[in-house]
Amino acid sequence: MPCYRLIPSTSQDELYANQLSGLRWTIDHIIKGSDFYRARLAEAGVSSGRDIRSLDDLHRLPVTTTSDLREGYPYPLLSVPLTDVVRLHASSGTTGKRKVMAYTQNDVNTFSLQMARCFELAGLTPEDKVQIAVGYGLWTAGIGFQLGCEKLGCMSIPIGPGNIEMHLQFLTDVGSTCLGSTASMALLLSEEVERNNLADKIKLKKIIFGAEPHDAKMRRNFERKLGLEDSFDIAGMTEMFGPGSALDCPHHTGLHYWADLFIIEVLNPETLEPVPAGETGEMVVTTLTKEASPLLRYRTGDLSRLIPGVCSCGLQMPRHDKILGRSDDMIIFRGVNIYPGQISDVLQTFPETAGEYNMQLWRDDNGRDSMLLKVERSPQADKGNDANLAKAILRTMQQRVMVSPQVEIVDPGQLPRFMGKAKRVEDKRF
Ligand code: DLL
Repeated sequence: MPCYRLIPSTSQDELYANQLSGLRWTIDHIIKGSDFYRARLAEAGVSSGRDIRSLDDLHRLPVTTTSDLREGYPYPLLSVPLTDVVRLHASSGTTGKRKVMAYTQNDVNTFSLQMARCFELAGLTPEDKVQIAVGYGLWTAGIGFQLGCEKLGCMSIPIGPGNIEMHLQFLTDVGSTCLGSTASMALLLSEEVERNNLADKIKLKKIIFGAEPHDAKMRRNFERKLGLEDSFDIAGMTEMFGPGSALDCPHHTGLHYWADLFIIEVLNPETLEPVPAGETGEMVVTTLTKEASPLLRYRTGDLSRLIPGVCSCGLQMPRHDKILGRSDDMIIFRGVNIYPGQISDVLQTFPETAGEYNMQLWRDDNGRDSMLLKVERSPQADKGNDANLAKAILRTMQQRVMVSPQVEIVDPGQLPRFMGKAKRVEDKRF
C-alpha cells in the first residue's frame, strides 16, 4: 500500500473506536446546540453521548430526513451559534428545493481534508495541474476541488463548467494533468478534444468525475478519447460537506469512504432496517466531526451497497459501491417502477449503442402514458441495422424493465450533452 500523508492508515479496531467517540461527541454537541435534535433525541430516551454504549446503539436513534431540512430552512440542523458560521453552501437543486448547509471554519478545514485525501488516493501530487470544470458559487463542487488542490499543493485551474474553448486552450497551453468534472462534462470535453484533433497536444492523465451516476461505456469512451491513464469516481453531497466523501481507488472495486468522518448505514427504505450485508438499499449517514449542520442518521435517498471485506489496495477504509441513483429518481410508468439506471444497464448489453439515451414520457387526452426512448448508435455500428437494433432493445426492455417504449436509434452525437449533471429523462406528464 502506498504511504499516504493525509489518509490515516488506521486499523479496523481503531476505526471502530474512533467512530464510537465521534458518535458520542456528535450526540453531546447536537443536544447542546440544536433544539430540533435535542427534542428528537429526548423522544428516543437519549440525553447524553454516554447513553451510547456501542455502535449498535446507533440503530435505536431517530432518522433525519430531507423534510427536516426544509423545516429548518435556511439553517437546517444548525447546532452552533450563527456567529460561528463562516460559510453557506447549497445543493445543485436537481430534485426540488435547494438544500442549504452551514459551515464553521473547522467544517471548511474538514471539507478540504476529505477532498485532498481523495486526490492523494487518486495518486495526485504537487506536480499535478488540476483543471476544474465543475460549478463555483453556492454549489460545493468547484470550491471543493479548489480546497483539495490547495491542501495537497496541486496547481488549480479554476475554469468552472461551460466555456469549452477556454478548457481546450488551458488543456493544451498549460498541459493540465487532471480534470475535475461531472461524468457528462468529461464526455463532452473528450468529444471536443477529438473533434478538434487535440488528443496529441494535451497532457491529461486522470479525470476525477462525480456528482451524477455514470455508466461503464461513458467512462471507457472518455478515457479512450483522451488517452487517460486512469479515472476516478468521486462521491459527495452538500450535506456531507460537498464532494470528496468517497473515491474509488486505483483498484476500482468500490469507493472508499472516510469512516473517521462518517458512519454509513445501508437501510431498506421501506422498513428502515439494515439490508443484509452487501445488498443495495438507501445510504443513511451520521457525521462524526461536523459542527455547524451535523447529520444524525440522515436519509440521503441515494441507492448503493456496502462492499464487504478489505480492498486489495490494502487501505482499511470501508467501501460503498458506485451510487446507482436516488430513490426519488424513480418513475412510475403504467404501474411499473423504473429507475434511470435500469435503462443504462439495458443499453450496456448492446455494443451497437454508445450508452447515451433520452427518455420522454407523455400522457394523451385519454390519460394513457407513452414512452419514447431515443438511443445513440455507436460510431462503429452500421446504420442499416437500426431497425433490428431498436427491436432488440425493445425486447430487452420488456423482459428486464417490464415496459414497452417506442425505441428510436439516432446518429452519434445527436442527443443533448451536459456540462453539469445530466438530465436524460423528460417527464412531460404532469
Ligand atoms: O453533487 C457534490 C459533488 C460535486 C460530488 C462534484 C462529486 C463531484 P449535491 O449537489 O448536494 O452535491 O448533490 C448530491 O449527487 O446525493 C447523489 O445523488 C449525486 N452524486 C454525487 N456524487 C455522485 C457520484 C454534489 N459519484 C447528490 N455518482 C448525491 C452518482 C452522485 N451520484
